[in-house]
Amino acid sequence: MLCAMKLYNYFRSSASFRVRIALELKGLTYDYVPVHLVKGEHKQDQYAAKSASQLVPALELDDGQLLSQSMAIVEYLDETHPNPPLLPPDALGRARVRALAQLVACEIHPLNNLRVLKYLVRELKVEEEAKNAWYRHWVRSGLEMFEKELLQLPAGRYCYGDTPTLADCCLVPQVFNGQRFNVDFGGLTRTMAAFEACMQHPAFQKAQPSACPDNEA
Ligand SMILES: N[C@@H](CCC(=O)N[C@@H](CS)C(=O)NCC(=O)O)C(=O)O
Repeated sequence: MLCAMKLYNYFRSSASFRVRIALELKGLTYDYVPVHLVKGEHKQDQYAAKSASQLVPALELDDGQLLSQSMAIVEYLDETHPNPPLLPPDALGRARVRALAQLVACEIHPLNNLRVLKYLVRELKVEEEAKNAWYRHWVRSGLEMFEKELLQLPAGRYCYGDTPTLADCCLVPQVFNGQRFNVDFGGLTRTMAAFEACMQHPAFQKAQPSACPDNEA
């Protein structure tokens, strides 16, 4: 008998949030399996059996196959459940959307991940306020790049066009994360307009941290 897909994730994890948005946009049901990062549950043997890299998210398919890396998971969901599409139909459009998504996933997010921030504090003995300055610097400067990229593209409701794409799946969690660290979003007009548009969409609302079963806010 086939079981529902299981998403191993944490309510505050932005990589997990990307996948939750994609699942909601596609109207897919899944079992929510919380992995508490702050308590270190991802480092325990039980989770190592699900994720070799011991990062969230991991998606367990209904036949037991396990997928890692949020971008790969979202693209897998898009290929296996093509409607609504999260990438444009043309190669140029797909390159544009992937470039925006990777700007968040490859340029911004790796610098403000939990293990990076912990390393700054525990190994390099960086003060809490300096750690927060690091975080704000890299998120703000990354989003400034994102804004400049958006300004090169035709205006639309979302990051690219009038329907949500992979770029929106990446942008929204990054903004949520930035809000927790009081990042200044001033002047990021197109970026924040796309964020606001997303947050009026039911799929983004259902996927947000405050709607998660393990939410502690
Ligand atoms: N590039 C990976 C990033 C995965 C990742 O780093 N996830 C974070 C949460 S957003 C995590 O598990 N952090 C645990 C840690 O840093 O120890 C993806 O997109 O899935």
